[in-house]
Amino acid sequence: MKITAIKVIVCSPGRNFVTAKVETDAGAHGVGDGTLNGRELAVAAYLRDHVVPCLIGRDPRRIEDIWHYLYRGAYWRRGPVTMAAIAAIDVALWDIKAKLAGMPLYQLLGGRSRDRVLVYAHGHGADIDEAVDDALRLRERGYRAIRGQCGIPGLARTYGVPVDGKDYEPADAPLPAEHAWNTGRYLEHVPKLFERLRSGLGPEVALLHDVHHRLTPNEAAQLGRALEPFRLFWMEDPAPAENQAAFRRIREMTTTPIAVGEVFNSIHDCHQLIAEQLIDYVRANIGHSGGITHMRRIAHLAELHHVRTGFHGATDLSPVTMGAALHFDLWVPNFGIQEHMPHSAETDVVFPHAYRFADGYMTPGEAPGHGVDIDESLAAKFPYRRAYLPVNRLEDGTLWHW
Ligand code: KDG
Ligand code: MG
Repeated sequence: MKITAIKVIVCSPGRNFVTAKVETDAGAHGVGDGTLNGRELAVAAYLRDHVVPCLIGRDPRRIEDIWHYLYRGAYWRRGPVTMAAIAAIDVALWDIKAKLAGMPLYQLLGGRSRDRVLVYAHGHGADIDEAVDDALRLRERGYRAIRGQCGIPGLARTYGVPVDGKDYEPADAPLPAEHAWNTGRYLEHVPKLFERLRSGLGPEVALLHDVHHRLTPNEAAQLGRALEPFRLFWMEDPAPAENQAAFRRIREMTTTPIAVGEVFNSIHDCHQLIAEQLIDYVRANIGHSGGITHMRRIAHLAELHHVRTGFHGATDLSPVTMGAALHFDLWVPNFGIQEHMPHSAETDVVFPHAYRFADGYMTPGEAPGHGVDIDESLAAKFPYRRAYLPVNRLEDGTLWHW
């Protein structure tokens, strides 16, 4: 059996996506996601110019060997562009293998560990009242876990809060917009939001918050302690994690659970965080961390250390990553939760998929493979548009973490 062609499809149905479609002489094709928000064309070029020519004629069933061929064989290891490209191929190959076996991907991985996948939604508002109302609406729609973000008084824009009625997910400008940040006001305001969310939603709803890397470890420790009375499911990315040892300070000071890792692209980014049990949930995801083959290694390491998965699932990961993630979530023994940020209607029609949401949970469906495809002729109607995430500055102009 041979790989006969690999198409690299860049399209923008609502936002930009990079998709690899791997074709074989066995009739089955597989689809993988290589989207890297704001750097899409770098992954597309890496795939087209450096990966595709090396794979034509290879046996698509040799997933492990192809993974190492692309990782070790390239000599230059890791990095978001490389690992997103490897993920796109890896997920497409798992899709092919499951289709050839005539089974949904979760069966190939080892079968169901649970019946359905708990997901969390984004609740947000320009102020606390709006955020609480939004969370109540999500609760009525069935969500049992809700992330809370709200505007901070005195800051024109705040991460996670949409403006002008647009959906939140901010890669929306042809050049990066500039936002202002004030840590003191943020630390003062966020506990007030969670006091209201907990009293408004009651004790059962899981509450989450994303700090988006904006605090120092000591400030993160302060926030974690201030949030303890509201029993969060997690506090996400409280500080940048390049310095993994710095998380010891946060861990020693607070019992608020910690989730880290949507920017990680390999096991080496989280090895110390996991091995020292400095986090509770790892947010590395299939699309950015080398696909199913590598994410499985991260999950197994995490399992040894009581760390559970909490896959990043924002709209800049395509429905292909969502589909693959839901199969993985259904199987992985140390599952925690899955982020669910619904895609736009345009995205959903370009990527027909078998997964479904009901009553606060998602299921991947029973279609062979990962259950997500791309409609190429429809995709061609949505050409790439340059779009960037904002940058963040302190009020004195210093460039800060975003
Ligand atoms: O590309 C960046 C987004 O995916 C990110 O900002 C979303 O933080 C995010 C989240 O938790 O979903
Ligand atoms: Mg996040």
